Amino acid sequence: MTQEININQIEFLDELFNEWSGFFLKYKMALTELKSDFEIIDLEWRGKYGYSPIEHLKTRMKKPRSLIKKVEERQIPLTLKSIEESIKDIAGVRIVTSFIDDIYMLKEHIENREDIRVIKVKDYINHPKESGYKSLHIIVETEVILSNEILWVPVEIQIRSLSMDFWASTEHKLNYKYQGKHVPESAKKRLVDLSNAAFLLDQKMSDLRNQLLTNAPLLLDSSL
Ligand code: 0O2
Repeated sequence: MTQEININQIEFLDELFNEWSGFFLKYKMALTELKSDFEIIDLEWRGKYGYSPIEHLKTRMKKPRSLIKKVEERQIPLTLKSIEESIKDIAGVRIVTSFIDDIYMLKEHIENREDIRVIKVKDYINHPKESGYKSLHIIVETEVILSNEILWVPVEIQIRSLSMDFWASTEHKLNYKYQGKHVPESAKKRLVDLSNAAFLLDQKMSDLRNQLLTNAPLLLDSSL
Protein backbone atom coordinates (compact mmCIF):
# COMPACT_ATOMS: atom_id res chain seq x y z
CA MET A 1 0.00 0.00 0.00
CA THR A 2 1.53 3.31 -1.10
CA GLN A 3 -1.32 5.72 -0.26
CA GLU A 4 -1.19 7.42 3.16
CA ILE A 5 -4.19 6.87 5.45
CA ASN A 6 -5.57 9.96 7.18
CA ILE A 7 -6.96 10.15 10.73
CA ASN A 8 -10.62 10.03 9.57
CA GLN A 9 -10.00 6.86 7.65
CA ILE A 10 -8.27 5.28 10.66
CA GLU A 11 -11.27 6.09 12.84
CA PHE A 12 -13.63 4.66 10.24
CA LEU A 13 -11.53 1.46 9.95
CA ASP A 14 -11.38 1.18 13.74
CA GLU A 15 -15.15 1.44 13.98
CA LEU A 16 -15.67 -1.07 11.18
CA PHE A 17 -13.23 -3.51 12.75
CA ASN A 18 -14.91 -3.26 16.18
CA GLU A 19 -18.37 -3.69 14.68
CA TRP A 20 -17.40 -6.80 12.69
CA SER A 21 -15.35 -8.34 15.53
CA GLY A 22 -18.37 -7.92 17.83
CA PHE A 23 -20.60 -9.52 15.21
CA PHE A 24 -18.41 -12.63 14.92
CA LEU A 25 -17.99 -13.05 18.68
CA LYS A 26 -21.27 -14.90 19.30
CA TYR A 27 -20.42 -17.36 16.49
CA LYS A 28 -17.02 -18.04 18.09
CA MET A 29 -18.76 -18.62 21.43
CA ALA A 30 -21.21 -21.03 19.81
CA LEU A 31 -18.34 -23.01 18.28
CA THR A 32 -16.55 -23.18 21.65
CA GLU A 33 -19.77 -24.46 23.20
CA LEU A 34 -20.50 -27.10 20.54
CA LYS A 35 -16.91 -28.31 20.39
CA SER A 36 -16.93 -28.91 24.11
CA ASP A 37 -20.37 -30.63 23.94
CA PHE A 38 -19.12 -33.12 21.37
CA GLU A 39 -15.81 -33.65 23.14
CA ILE A 40 -17.82 -34.66 26.20
CA ILE A 41 -19.85 -37.14 24.12
CA ASP A 42 -16.60 -38.50 22.73
CA LEU A 43 -15.12 -38.94 26.22
CA GLU A 44 -18.33 -40.53 27.49
CA TRP A 45 -18.42 -43.11 24.69
CA ARG A 46 -14.74 -43.95 24.85
CA GLY A 47 -15.03 -44.38 28.63
CA LYS A 48 -18.22 -46.44 28.60
CA TYR A 49 -17.87 -48.49 25.44
CA GLY A 50 -14.21 -48.16 24.37
CA TYR A 51 -15.53 -46.76 21.06
CA SER A 52 -16.75 -43.32 19.99
CA PRO A 53 -18.88 -42.43 16.96
CA ILE A 54 -16.69 -39.33 16.62
CA GLU A 55 -13.51 -40.07 14.68
CA HIS A 56 -12.51 -36.42 14.66
CA LEU A 57 -14.06 -32.99 14.76
CA LYS A 58 -13.15 -29.51 13.64
CA THR A 59 -14.69 -26.08 13.75
CA ARG A 60 -14.38 -23.20 11.32
CA MET A 61 -15.53 -19.62 10.93
CA LYS A 62 -16.53 -18.69 7.41
CA LYS A 63 -13.77 -16.68 5.74
CA PRO A 64 -14.77 -13.05 4.92
CA ARG A 65 -14.14 -13.69 1.21
CA SER A 66 -16.49 -16.69 1.22
CA LEU A 67 -19.08 -14.73 3.23
CA ILE A 68 -19.05 -11.81 0.81
CA LYS A 69 -19.32 -14.21 -2.15
CA LYS A 70 -22.45 -15.69 -0.58
CA VAL A 71 -23.89 -12.23 0.07
CA GLU A 72 -23.40 -11.41 -3.62
CA GLU A 73 -24.87 -14.74 -4.80
CA ARG A 74 -27.95 -14.28 -2.64
CA GLN A 75 -28.21 -10.61 -3.61
CA ILE A 76 -28.74 -9.47 -0.03
CA PRO A 77 -27.52 -6.14 1.36
CA LEU A 78 -24.03 -6.16 2.83
CA THR A 79 -25.23 -5.25 6.32
CA LEU A 80 -24.67 -7.20 9.52
CA LYS A 81 -28.44 -7.45 10.07
CA SER A 82 -29.20 -9.05 6.72
CA ILE A 83 -26.14 -11.31 6.92
CA GLU A 84 -27.29 -12.51 10.35
CA GLU A 85 -30.81 -13.18 9.10
CA SER A 86 -29.92 -14.93 5.85
CA ILE A 87 -26.62 -16.75 6.31
CA LYS A 88 -26.71 -19.64 8.74
CA ASP A 89 -23.29 -21.21 8.12
CA ILE A 90 -21.05 -18.42 9.41
CA ALA A 91 -20.01 -20.87 12.13
CA GLY A 92 -19.47 -24.50 11.17
CA VAL A 93 -18.66 -27.77 12.91
CA ARG A 94 -17.56 -30.80 10.92
CA ILE A 95 -17.78 -34.20 12.59
CA VAL A 96 -16.18 -37.18 10.90
CA THR A 97 -17.32 -40.69 11.81
CA SER A 98 -15.99 -44.14 10.95
CA PHE A 99 -19.35 -45.58 9.93
CA ILE A 100 -22.48 -44.32 8.17
CA ASP A 101 -24.72 -45.52 11.05
CA ASP A 102 -22.81 -43.25 13.41
CA ILE A 103 -23.80 -40.22 11.32
CA TYR A 104 -27.49 -40.88 11.93
CA MET A 105 -26.88 -41.81 15.57
CA LEU A 106 -25.29 -38.38 16.09
CA LYS A 107 -28.19 -36.74 14.23
CA GLU A 108 -30.61 -38.35 16.67
CA HIS A 109 -28.48 -37.23 19.58
CA ILE A 110 -28.50 -33.63 18.28
CA GLU A 111 -32.27 -33.73 17.78
CA ASN A 112 -32.78 -34.86 21.36
CA ARG A 113 -30.61 -32.24 23.05
CA GLU A 114 -32.32 -29.44 24.89
CA ASP A 115 -29.51 -26.96 24.33
CA ILE A 116 -29.70 -27.36 20.54
CA ARG A 117 -32.63 -26.53 18.25
CA VAL A 118 -32.64 -28.15 14.82
CA ILE A 119 -33.64 -25.62 12.15
CA LYS A 120 -33.05 -27.60 8.95
CA VAL A 121 -31.61 -30.97 7.87
CA LYS A 122 -30.05 -31.40 4.43
CA ASP A 123 -29.36 -35.06 3.75
CA TYR A 124 -26.80 -35.16 0.96
CA ILE A 125 -26.14 -38.84 1.74
CA ASN A 126 -29.53 -40.07 0.60
CA HIS A 127 -29.71 -37.19 -1.91
CA PRO A 128 -26.12 -36.49 -3.03
CA LYS A 129 -25.26 -33.27 -4.82
CA GLU A 130 -24.70 -33.36 -8.58
CA SER A 131 -20.95 -33.18 -7.92
CA GLY A 132 -21.13 -36.46 -5.97
CA TYR A 133 -20.83 -34.65 -2.63
CA LYS A 134 -22.24 -36.66 0.29
CA SER A 135 -22.65 -35.44 3.85
CA LEU A 136 -25.39 -34.73 6.37
CA HIS A 137 -25.87 -31.01 7.07
CA ILE A 138 -27.82 -29.88 10.09
CA ILE A 139 -28.49 -26.20 10.61
CA VAL A 140 -28.99 -25.70 14.32
CA GLU A 141 -29.24 -22.95 16.87
CA THR A 142 -27.13 -23.63 19.90
CA GLU A 143 -27.61 -22.14 23.32
CA VAL A 144 -24.88 -19.83 24.57
CA ILE A 145 -25.26 -18.75 28.17
CA LEU A 146 -23.73 -15.35 28.90
CA SER A 147 -23.47 -13.57 32.24
CA ASN A 148 -26.83 -11.84 31.85
CA GLU A 149 -28.49 -13.23 28.74
CA ILE A 150 -28.98 -16.38 26.71
CA LEU A 151 -28.24 -16.39 22.98
CA TRP A 152 -29.36 -18.93 20.38
CA VAL A 153 -26.71 -18.86 17.68
CA PRO A 154 -26.98 -20.54 14.25
CA VAL A 155 -24.31 -23.08 13.34
CA GLU A 156 -24.05 -25.53 10.45
CA ILE A 157 -23.06 -29.03 11.59
CA GLN A 158 -21.71 -31.23 8.80
CA ILE A 159 -21.49 -34.93 9.65
CA ARG A 160 -19.82 -37.34 7.27
CA SER A 161 -17.90 -40.63 7.23
CA LEU A 162 -14.13 -40.84 6.80
CA SER A 163 -14.47 -41.80 3.15
CA MET A 164 -17.00 -39.02 2.43
CA ASP A 165 -14.57 -36.63 4.09
CA PHE A 166 -11.65 -37.94 2.05
CA TRP A 167 -13.67 -37.47 -1.16
CA ALA A 168 -14.89 -33.95 -0.21
CA SER A 169 -11.48 -32.60 0.76
CA THR A 170 -9.76 -34.13 -2.27
CA GLU A 171 -12.48 -32.89 -4.64
CA HIS A 172 -12.19 -29.44 -3.07
CA LYS A 173 -8.43 -29.40 -3.73
CA LEU A 174 -8.87 -30.61 -7.31
CA ASN A 175 -11.62 -28.10 -8.08
CA TYR A 176 -9.67 -25.28 -6.44
CA LYS A 177 -7.20 -25.51 -9.34
CA TYR A 178 -10.09 -24.83 -11.71
CA GLN A 179 -11.67 -21.94 -9.79
CA GLY A 180 -13.52 -19.69 -12.19
CA LYS A 181 -12.79 -22.02 -15.10
CA HIS A 182 -14.74 -24.83 -16.66
CA VAL A 183 -14.05 -28.25 -15.10
CA PRO A 184 -13.97 -30.85 -17.91
CA GLU A 185 -17.10 -33.02 -18.04
CA SER A 186 -14.98 -36.20 -18.01
CA ALA A 187 -13.35 -35.08 -14.73
CA LYS A 188 -16.77 -34.31 -13.21
CA LYS A 189 -18.00 -37.76 -14.15
CA ARG A 190 -14.92 -39.44 -12.67
CA LEU A 191 -15.46 -37.54 -9.44
CA VAL A 192 -19.05 -38.81 -9.24
CA ASP A 193 -17.77 -42.36 -9.91
CA LEU A 194 -15.17 -41.96 -7.17
CA SER A 195 -17.83 -40.71 -4.76
CA ASN A 196 -19.89 -43.83 -5.50
CA ALA A 197 -16.81 -46.03 -5.01
CA ALA A 198 -16.12 -44.36 -1.65
CA PHE A 199 -19.74 -44.95 -0.65
CA LEU A 200 -19.46 -48.62 -1.55
CA LEU A 201 -16.47 -48.86 0.79
CA ASP A 202 -18.55 -47.23 3.54
CA GLN A 203 -21.35 -49.73 3.01
CA LYS A 204 -18.99 -52.72 3.04
CA MET A 205 -17.35 -51.48 6.25
CA SER A 206 -20.79 -51.05 7.85
CA ASP A 207 -21.82 -54.56 6.76
CA LEU A 208 -18.64 -55.96 8.28
CA ARG A 209 -19.18 -54.09 11.52
CA ASN A 210 -22.78 -55.27 11.78
CA GLN A 211 -21.68 -58.83 11.11
CA LEU A 212 -18.99 -58.63 13.79
CA LEU A 213 -21.41 -57.07 16.26
CA THR A 214 -23.90 -59.87 15.64
CA ASN A 215 -21.18 -62.49 16.11
CA ALA A 216 -19.55 -60.79 19.08
CA PRO A 217 -21.40 -62.76 21.80
CA LEU A 218 -20.43 -66.02 20.02
CA LEU A 219 -16.80 -64.97 19.78
CA LEU A 220 -16.81 -64.15 23.47
CA ASP A 221 -18.34 -67.53 24.28
CA SER A 222 -15.82 -69.47 22.22
CA SER A 223 -12.91 -67.68 23.90
CA LEU A 224 -14.06 -68.88 27.32
P1 0O2 B 1 -16.98 -22.91 3.17
O1 0O2 B 1 -15.58 -23.04 2.71
O2 0O2 B 1 -17.42 -24.09 4.02
O3 0O2 B 1 -17.27 -21.63 3.81
P2 0O2 B 1 -28.35 -23.51 0.34
O4 0O2 B 1 -28.42 -23.27 -1.11
O5 0O2 B 1 -28.33 -22.28 1.18
O6 0O2 B 1 -29.34 -24.53 0.85
P3 0O2 B 1 -25.57 -23.59 0.86
O7 0O2 B 1 -25.60 -22.61 1.96
O8 0O2 B 1 -24.87 -23.17 -0.39
O9 0O2 B 1 -27.00 -24.18 0.53
O10 0O2 B 1 -24.95 -24.79 1.50
P4 0O2 B 1 -24.83 -26.32 1.10
O11 0O2 B 1 -24.74 -26.51 -0.37
O12 0O2 B 1 -25.88 -27.07 1.83
O13 0O2 B 1 -23.44 -26.59 1.72
C1 0O2 B 1 -22.34 -25.77 1.48
C2 0O2 B 1 -21.11 -26.40 2.10
O14 0O2 B 1 -21.15 -27.82 1.87
C3 0O2 B 1 -19.86 -25.93 1.40
O15 0O2 B 1 -19.34 -24.84 2.08
C4 0O2 B 1 -18.93 -27.12 1.52
O16 0O2 B 1 -18.36 -27.17 2.81
C5 0O2 B 1 -19.91 -28.27 1.37
N1 0O2 B 1 -20.14 -28.64 -0.04
C6 0O2 B 1 -21.29 -28.52 -0.72
N2 0O2 B 1 -21.17 -29.00 -1.97
C7 0O2 B 1 -19.92 -29.46 -2.08
C8 0O2 B 1 -19.18 -30.11 -3.15
O17 0O2 B 1 -19.67 -30.34 -4.24
N3 0O2 B 1 -17.88 -30.45 -2.86
C9 0O2 B 1 -17.31 -30.22 -1.65
N4 0O2 B 1 -16.03 -30.58 -1.50
N5 0O2 B 1 -17.97 -29.60 -0.64
C10 0O2 B 1 -19.25 -29.23 -0.85
P5 0O2 B 1 -19.00 -23.51 1.26
O18 0O2 B 1 -20.14 -22.59 1.41
O19 0O2 B 1 -18.58 -23.86 -0.13
O20 0O2 B 1 -17.79 -22.86 1.85
